Amino acid sequence: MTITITAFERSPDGGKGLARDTRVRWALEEVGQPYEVRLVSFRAMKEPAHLALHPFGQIPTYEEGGLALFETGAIVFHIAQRHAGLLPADAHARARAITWMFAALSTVEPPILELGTARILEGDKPWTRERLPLVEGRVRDRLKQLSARLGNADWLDGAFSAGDLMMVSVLLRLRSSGILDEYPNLAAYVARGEARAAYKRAFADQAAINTRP
Ligand SMILES: N[C@@H](CCC(=O)N[C@@H](CS)C(=O)NCC(=O)O)C(=O)O
Repeated sequence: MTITITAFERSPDGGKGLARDTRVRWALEEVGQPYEVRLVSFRAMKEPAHLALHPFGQIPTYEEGGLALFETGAIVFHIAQRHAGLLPADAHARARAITWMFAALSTVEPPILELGTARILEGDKPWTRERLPLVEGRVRDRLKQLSARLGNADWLDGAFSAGDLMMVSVLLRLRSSGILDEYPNLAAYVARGEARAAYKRAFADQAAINTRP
């Protein structure tokens, strides 16, 4: 059955791979599943046809036969459950990998998104100068804890898993802030994720769309 995902017609990041279709592309590349991409404009994302797929009018979505999904956590989890390569066979290791997916999305991503909001969307507000150090502090708190847990390991729990895919995807959003480099083992962890052949294919495919003239 054909898999179709949605992505920005043109991502606001200009092809840096930060739009969340990249993590879904990456998961599909890791498990070797071909897919098609339907590009949507910001306007189309808020229209009934897209809202029927995604109640919040966002990308990415995932369609396969009669199934339509939204939320990258659910999409990557679905892909990882259906195809070998992203979740360990051992039941406990599998549960731990899933835990890391949730940790990436529920515990690590929120302060990182908050930092993006403070810097980009609220950068011109008079109170941002006072607020920014607080937000950065919350990001550093999480990174310090994550860095301590990762230690010298390559991945969060044994072999690369969907948990790492999601964590690396989330941490990538921090690169431009410079904060990631304060934690050399996390910077190296992200670089290991980016060095995977599947990530490179996913990144190149989204870049081809978002850097076209
Ligand atoms: N929690 C959602 C977030 C989806 C999301 O924020 N998508 C962004 C692109 S990365 C989007 O569509 N933004 C446009 C908008 O919200 O209008 C997920 O993980 O799928």
